[in-house]
Amino acid sequence: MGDVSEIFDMGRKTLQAVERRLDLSRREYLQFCATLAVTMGLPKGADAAVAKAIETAQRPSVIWLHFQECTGCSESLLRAEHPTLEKLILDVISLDYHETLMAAAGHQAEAARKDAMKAHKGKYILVVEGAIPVKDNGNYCKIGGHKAIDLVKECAADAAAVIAIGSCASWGGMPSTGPNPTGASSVGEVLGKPVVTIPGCPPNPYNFLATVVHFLTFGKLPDVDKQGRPKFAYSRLIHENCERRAHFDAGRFAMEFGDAGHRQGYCLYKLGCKGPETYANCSTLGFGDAGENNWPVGCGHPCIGCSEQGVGFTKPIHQVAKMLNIAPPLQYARIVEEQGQGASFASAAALAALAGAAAGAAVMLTRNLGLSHAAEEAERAKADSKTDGQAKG
Ligand code: FSX
Ligand code: SF4
Ligand code: F3S
Repeated sequence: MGDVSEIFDMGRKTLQAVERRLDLSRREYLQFCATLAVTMGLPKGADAAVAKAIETAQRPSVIWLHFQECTGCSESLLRAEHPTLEKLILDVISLDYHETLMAAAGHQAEAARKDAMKAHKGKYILVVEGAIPVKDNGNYCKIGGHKAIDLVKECAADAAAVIAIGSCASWGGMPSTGPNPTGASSVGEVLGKPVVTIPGCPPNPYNFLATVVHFLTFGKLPDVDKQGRPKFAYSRLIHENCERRAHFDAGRFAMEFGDAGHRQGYCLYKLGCKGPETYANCSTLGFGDAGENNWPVGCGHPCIGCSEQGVGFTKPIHQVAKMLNIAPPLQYARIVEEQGQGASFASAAALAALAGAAAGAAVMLTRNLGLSHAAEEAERAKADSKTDGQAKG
């Protein structure tokens, strides 16, 4: 948590008002602000700024469009407990148009969209969920008589910011899987300009909330990578922070669903886990509030790379992942170095490995990845029997 006095400087009355409106206790509200600040990777004390912004900034008008998708992105947001979506709608954003949540239908719904666009021209946030079909003049998806391709352009023209939520809107996702008969395309491709993307199928709702709250707190969207993904959420590989990583490094793998290794929580690499080539914070930020471990690998299923273009819905689920940015054990920094001994055997070996890095690294990596737990046990037993033999001899 940040500077408590600063938070309380917001004024008791303000916090009481927040409590009443959000129907959250003060503690829950401040915890929610701290969670968002941590998600964004902000420094100590930033939760106070977040709390202040949520309380005092004018709620941005949000127009939320749905195209080719399953509505899982909205569903996942509905499962974000702190706060639940209805509280979010009422207090953090002003959700002026959302086809599956709004009570209005038909002409009334169209009027709500037009009114919001007019009243908040240049200031509203456009959120797009779903891919946009562009083949055959975009005839495969129409809402209120408008083609998706026209609707997204019309709504983006006067938006302050455009956020593509989910892999479908971010890079095409599942609807764009080959042979892609409708020409499902991303928001960025259709608009011809980069937009902020929150990929994942569905994405973690906190990544979306944190992006919107960043906009509220700092008046701008967070820093993004080349694919428009907020760096606070998508700059590390899932594999880098995975709770099963120690098993990967030790060569302990589940070989089949339900086998001894799987039941003991071993690494899922050999079952096709794409954590080593997928950039996302799934391994550090649980989904919803069902508790930690609430993410694919935590539940025992290999990551399918749902957020990563070229991986999710593209590579076969059980194909082993490409290793990105992985240092094989031979290249790990030494923990203990002998003093005054000159070059030790180990450091000479490490230097040799560095000199022939690619070859040495590849050999070690292949060796490690090639060992199943059973094979490793067999190797150990062999080594043990040799040692026993030597001891006896
Ligand atoms: Fe579904 Fe959203 Fe996947 Fe797509 O999430 S969960 S198909 S990313 O657009 O609704
Ligand atoms: Fe975790 Fe998958 Fe990496 Fe194994 S391969 S450590 S299960 S991310
Ligand atoms: Fe998707 Fe993999 Fe995360 S399947 S939800 S990117 S762990």
